[in-house]
Amino acid sequence: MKSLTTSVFLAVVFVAGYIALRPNVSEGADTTSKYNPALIKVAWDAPTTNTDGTPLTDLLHYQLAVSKSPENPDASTEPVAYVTIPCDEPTCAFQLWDDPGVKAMIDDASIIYLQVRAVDWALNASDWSNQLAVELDTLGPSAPVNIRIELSVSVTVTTP
Ligand SMILES: [Ca+2]
Repeated sequence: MKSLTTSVFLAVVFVAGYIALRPNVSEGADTTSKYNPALIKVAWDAPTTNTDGTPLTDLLHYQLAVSKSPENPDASTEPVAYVTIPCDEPTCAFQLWDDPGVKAMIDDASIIYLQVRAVDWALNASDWSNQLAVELDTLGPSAPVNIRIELSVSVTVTTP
């Protein structure tokens, strides 16, 4: 009985962990668990304070980093596409394909890693946000088969 209780507990922990950690992309989900890269819109919540707790009043823009590697963007050995995004709202969002550099990077990727940071008017950058791993749908359908003519209309031309 004890091992059953332990198993149930572990299952609950696993499911809760999966729900907590699964990619949270605001839009763009297709019918599978992967995302259509053309539809991915990533969103984040704005900071309201500086690192010392004082109110943030000099936010300039955000910097979004898109990479095919989970490494920290500042130290990545893989190419990183950076996008500067102005936004004054409590919640900001960006459609990935709106940036040509990001679009080129996403084109042949099966998984991408996203992080964002805030930059103030003095160009001080915040730490990077949490990292979001997004699996892209790169699996196409099989080819149709047996292409054929279903309706046949024959035309007879009679010469008088
Ligand atoms: Ca500042």
